[in-house]
Amino acid sequence: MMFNSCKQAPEQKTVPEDRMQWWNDAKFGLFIHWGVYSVPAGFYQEKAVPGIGEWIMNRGKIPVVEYKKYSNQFNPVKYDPKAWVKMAKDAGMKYIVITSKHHDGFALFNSKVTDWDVVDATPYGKDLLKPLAEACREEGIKLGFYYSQAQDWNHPGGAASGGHWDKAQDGSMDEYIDKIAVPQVKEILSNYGDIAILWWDTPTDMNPERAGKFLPVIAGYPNLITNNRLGGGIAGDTETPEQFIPSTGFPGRNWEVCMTMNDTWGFKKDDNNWKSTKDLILKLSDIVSKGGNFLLNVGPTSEGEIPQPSIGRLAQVGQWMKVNSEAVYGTKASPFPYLPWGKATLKGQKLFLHVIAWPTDGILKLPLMNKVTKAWLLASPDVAVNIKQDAARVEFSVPAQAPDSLLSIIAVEFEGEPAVLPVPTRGKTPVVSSVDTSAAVANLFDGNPKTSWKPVAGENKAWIEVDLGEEVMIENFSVAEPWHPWHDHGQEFVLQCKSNGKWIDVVSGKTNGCGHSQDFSPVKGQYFRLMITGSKGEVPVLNEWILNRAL
Ligand code: FHN
Repeated sequence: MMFNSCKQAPEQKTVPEDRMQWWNDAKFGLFIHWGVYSVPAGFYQEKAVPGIGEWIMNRGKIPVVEYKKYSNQFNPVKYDPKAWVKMAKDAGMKYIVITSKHHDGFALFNSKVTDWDVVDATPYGKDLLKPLAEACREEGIKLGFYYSQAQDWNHPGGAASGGHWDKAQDGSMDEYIDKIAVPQVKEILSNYGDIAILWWDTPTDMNPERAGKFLPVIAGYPNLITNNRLGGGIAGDTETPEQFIPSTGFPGRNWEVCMTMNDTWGFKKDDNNWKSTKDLILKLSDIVSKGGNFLLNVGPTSEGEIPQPSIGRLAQVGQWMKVNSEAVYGTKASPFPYLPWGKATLKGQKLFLHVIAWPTDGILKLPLMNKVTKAWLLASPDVAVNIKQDAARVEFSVPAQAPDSLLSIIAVEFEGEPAVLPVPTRGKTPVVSSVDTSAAVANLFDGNPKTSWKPVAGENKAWIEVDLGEEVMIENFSVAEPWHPWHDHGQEFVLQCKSNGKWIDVVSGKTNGCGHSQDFSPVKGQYFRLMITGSKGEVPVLNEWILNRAL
């Protein structure tokens, strides 16, 4: 072997085998949206500003000089980072992601490149991230920083969705990135110990050149996990569906649903639309059953208090997790395409059945073909769960009453690799009304929710037909769609089945543009057709179409 002994080898950084491992095992994290917007808390000049609280400056078109005055009232004297970390830990969360800087450009840390930060611009005058980083380290909770790299409504040159509304915002975006954003990313990654996640947000006006300026910085942190929101075509490590649970998950990609507990990320004093604890637990269950993570948000006040409804719900989720976390941490997506009564997760030779609709006849059926050796309730491991099985399914005899009013879990031990029937539509070749050259029909059944089919321009009412090859009893259909809830792209559909040569309607309704799953009374058939109508005058778009068999 030839080598030059005089030259120093470049310093080698050790990259762990799988740097996503801890994150994939963690499943549940706390998102914190905190900043100056918690002062107006949804109200400008005594009028409620509609929309999410942290967007008040943009939505209310508040001039820079006026918005900056709010920082005089940002005085979080009740901030107790240890209590926040303990709250997250007790809820069963394994990591925290906090807004180091949101779109208003205000830094929660002591930044050397601006005065628009908590140390220089507020009466509080202390770095908020330092003690949080310490508390996380003490409690073994991983810490991530959210950073708004493109939108910045207070530093000249920063981008603003919808455009600038104040001359003071004008300037060169490239200069803004060079002088504010890149240096601040260096600061947050180097001044707070090990940072596990860098959570980019809204790539407004980003391009490959601008995004590329951040890459050498993050390259210095090989363990750092980044999301897909940097822009410039950078994929990052994670997909980030926001405010919805994708119907199919993202097989082959790491993904994390971020969601609010009410309707805002940043604190708004009049938002009381809280999701129930049960709803939050069912969402966690749905997400993990599809292989994703759940990043659940709190929006503290300007005094540094997390709203009591959030604290209360997290404590209840924590109670549930104490009994059931085995069905969450370190699990993989369910091997079952569909279960009429709930969800499932998988860990080695164990399945966890998340039973949402507890069987009224005391018999729970599972379409598993492996030999099952043992089953028990996580809530009462001593209660016997008898097992009966044939080649196609297992039947568990369970108590008449669900042991947990929120969500009961049955653990099941089995032999071999999970053997289940595949999705009846997978790999089939659908016939469609038409196909746009950019969106192939095979994308509908390829199991990849990031590729789509659409008909040719102008065809607002389209259809897809599939021959399942044999008669199958179907009781659910799901679609994946490409939008987020705020795009408001609901599509109308009618699902039909062919019977004696005639198309019969099975079910109809409207999606919300981010995927849809619908149960119906079982229908036996070989040919199914989905009629779909696009929204807002545009052609329909579908990423996946799945028919699920009845048990
Ligand atoms: O504009 C932001 C919003 O304020 C919030 O931070 C969310 C969290 O994912 N991200 C952006 C919208 O996608």
